[in-house]
Amino acid sequence: MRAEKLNAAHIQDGVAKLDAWTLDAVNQIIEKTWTFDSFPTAMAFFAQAGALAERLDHHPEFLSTYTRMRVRLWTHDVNGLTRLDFELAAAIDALVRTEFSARLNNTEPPCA
Ligand code: H2B
Repeated sequence: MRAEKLNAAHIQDGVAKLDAWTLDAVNQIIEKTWTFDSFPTAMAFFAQAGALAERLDHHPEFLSTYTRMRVRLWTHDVNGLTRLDFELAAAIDALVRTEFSARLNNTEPPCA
C-alpha cells in the first residue's frame, strides 16, 4: 500500500519525536549527520543502515565524507514525506544507539 504524503503539522510532529533530525521544509526532506571515530566505522554504519533500509523497502540518500555520514530521507513516490521516512529515521537512530554509540565522535560538530 502506498503511504500518504504527510501535511506540515504531521511533519512537525514527526520531527519533534525524532532525535535531532532536521527538516528541510522547502524540499520536504528530513536529514541527520553522524561523525564516527574512523572511516571503517562510517562504512560499517553505511552497510548496516543500508541493510536496514532494504529490509524496510525504503531507501535513504547517503553522503559519505571520511568519518561523517549524512542521511537524507523522503518518499520519491509522493515527492514528499510519509510515515515510512519517520519509521526509517527512528530505526536508524535505534541502530546507532545499539551498535555505534561507543564509536561516535562527539567532539566534532556534525556540520554538513
Ligand atoms: N525509498 C524511498 N526513499 N522513497 C520511495 O518512494 C521508495 C523507496 N519507494 N524505496 C519504494 C522503494 C518503491 O519504489 C517500492 C516499489 O516499494
